[in-house]
Amino acid sequence: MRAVRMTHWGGPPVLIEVARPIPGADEVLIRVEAAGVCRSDLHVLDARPGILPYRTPFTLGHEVAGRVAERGPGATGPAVGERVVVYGPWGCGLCSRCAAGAENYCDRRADLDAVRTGTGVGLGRDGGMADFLLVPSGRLLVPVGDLPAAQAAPLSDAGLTAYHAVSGIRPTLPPLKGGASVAVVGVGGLGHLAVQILRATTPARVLAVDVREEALSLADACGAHFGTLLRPDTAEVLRRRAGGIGVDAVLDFVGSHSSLELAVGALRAGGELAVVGSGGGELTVRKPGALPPGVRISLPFWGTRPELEEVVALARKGVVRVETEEFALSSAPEAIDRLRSGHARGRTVLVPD
Ligand code: FEH
Ligand code: ZN
Ligand code: ZN
Repeated sequence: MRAVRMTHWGGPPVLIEVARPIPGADEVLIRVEAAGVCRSDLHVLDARPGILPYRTPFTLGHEVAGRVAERGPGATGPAVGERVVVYGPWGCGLCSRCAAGAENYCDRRADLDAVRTGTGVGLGRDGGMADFLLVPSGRLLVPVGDLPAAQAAPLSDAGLTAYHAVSGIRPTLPPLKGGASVAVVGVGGLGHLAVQILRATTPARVLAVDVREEALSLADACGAHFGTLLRPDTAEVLRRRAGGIGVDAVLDFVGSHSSLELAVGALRAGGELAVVGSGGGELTVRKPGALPPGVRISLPFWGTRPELEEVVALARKGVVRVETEEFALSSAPEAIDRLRSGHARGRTVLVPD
């Protein structure tokens, strides 16, 4: 079978032939129908040796949809022929977090990293930028019914991460009940889904910020109430749009110095900042300091398996729709370059040709 492999640190992604895995014990073999390309794939490709707790070579692709092709003798979960997405953060499967379906926050992550077993599918473990994917357990599969694969795959990472970030601010913010405002900073593969999820699951006014006009038009198409380019006065613009008192929450899908600075200037006292993007920006937390009193900061990572089931349900109801740019699996290097260029619209998805 074909696979897009990280053969060595700092090397390019290469499409090569590898042996098709045979599922044993609880394992499940998936025939891949679509695999998303994520900014985290770029971080992996650009990482220097020893930075990430992964062993090379491995196949990239942590946002995968496909059809169950074969099951090991002890496998549970979806039957052969069923169409699924793959829950990507693979934990120990035994700790209380994993038992609750929150393998993204596995309590034994440090132990797993120490033995370099990887963060999950396509992140130190063989992933889904390939014709087939071997999944350790049926517990990691969520059925998608007749949802098109290029719509389903992005739900497992971009959709789940956005949904988890929204879920984190929704219940802790009484002001969200009517009249609340949430700023979505960065309207790319994750941000455009966050706009839709906010509109579908909260009464909040959604204010979108990006550096590209085409991203703001995507935000508008996704239901944002307001959109503005990032400028020196954008924090004040957002404060005014939020009744002059500041926004109740900022979902920062960029995580850069300028996006964090914007959040500090735009947030209401008692507001929420969720830093989702890995842009390397830093924020000084000090009292007294620049952050308004009562602000809560979170660093959400991916999402839980129950949340994946919830975001798939929203997509199957037609409430969430992924904007995609599709490429053939054989054009994976071109697709990765397109994402790296910063010109991709929505989520970049590979489809086995
Ligand atoms: C994966 C690995 C490490 C950091 C962030 C990520 C995200 O892309 C997963 O959603
Ligand atoms: Zn990702
Ligand atoms: Zn665990």
